Amino acid sequence: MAGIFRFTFGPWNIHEGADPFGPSVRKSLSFTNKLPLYKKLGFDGVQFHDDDAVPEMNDLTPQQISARAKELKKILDDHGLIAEFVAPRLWEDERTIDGGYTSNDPSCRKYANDRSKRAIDIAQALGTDLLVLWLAREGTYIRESKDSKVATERIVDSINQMLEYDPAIRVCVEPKPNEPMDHTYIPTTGHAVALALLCSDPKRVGVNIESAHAILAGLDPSDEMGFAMSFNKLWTVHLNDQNGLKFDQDKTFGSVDIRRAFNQVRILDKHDYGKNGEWVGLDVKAMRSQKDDSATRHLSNSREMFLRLLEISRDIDEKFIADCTDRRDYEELEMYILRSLLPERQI
Ligand code: XLS
Ligand code: MG
Repeated sequence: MAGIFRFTFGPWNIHEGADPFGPSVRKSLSFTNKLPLYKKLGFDGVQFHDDDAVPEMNDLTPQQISARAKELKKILDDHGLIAEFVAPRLWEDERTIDGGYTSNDPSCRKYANDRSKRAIDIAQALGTDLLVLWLAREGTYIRESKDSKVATERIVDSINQMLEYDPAIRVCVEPKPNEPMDHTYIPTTGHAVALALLCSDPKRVGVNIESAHAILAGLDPSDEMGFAMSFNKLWTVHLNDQNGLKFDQDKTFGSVDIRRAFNQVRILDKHDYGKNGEWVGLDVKAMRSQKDDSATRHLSNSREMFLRLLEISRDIDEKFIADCTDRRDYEELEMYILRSLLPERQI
């Protein structure tokens, strides 16, 4: 058994370095200038927020939005690139200050639902059937202001509207427990899978697991992946790394905990990830302290880490692991894995 791995990232992963405490520190690259970098860095697919694909889309008619997205499709074809998914960016507009799908204001919920349908139009024009929902502001800072049962039902209602709008679209929820909200309503893979089962067509609702988001929930990303795969619901991943429970860092894959990264690669490879067309997304950002000249290296480095860990994983003696496991010699197994992850040295 072995997976098939092709890589994607989003234009937001080449970033100017602004954070909540300070401005940009690197020069801005236009989307047109980012496109040729994809292949150079070893990537074949592009992930899109709806307005990465069609900027200023709130000022355009649905027809204009589709027409612009079709022009973009030609540009992607010229670069030999495929659109992996489209995600409605629902966290910047003033109408989503208190959430979109879960807002207490019906006109704000309507905006979120309409915007999601425009994102589906863009997905259709770009030739992908995958819509990712990062439910950024669907949560609370103040518990008494929303009702978590009603909020869950509202998210289900919104997803049902999307499923009905396009009978071919697949909706992939990207869980995250916090940030920007204090608490979000679909914080983990388990919540996302359960949510899918409440929707009108559960087989068209799946999960995008981001390593850092699972870590922020105090969970192991590889276990989250295994759980989603047991429901056939792992339709894309956002691999990265995270140093403890703090803001979402989007660090280079494997840069904090190489064994944790190894286990993500191993579970994906063991269970044929990619054989149904799933991509490996690398949702990583360069450090703010990185100078311009190497500010795309986090992408190729993350891909290289994935491929190196894949090689290690495929070289591993599974019989030896099974033997240690049978004997419950876990110290031996521990050291075998640690040795496998380190270069040979004479001691
Ligand atoms: C959040 C993400 C976000 C989604 C796509 O952590 O980086 O951009 O992955 O909407
Ligand atoms: Mg992400």
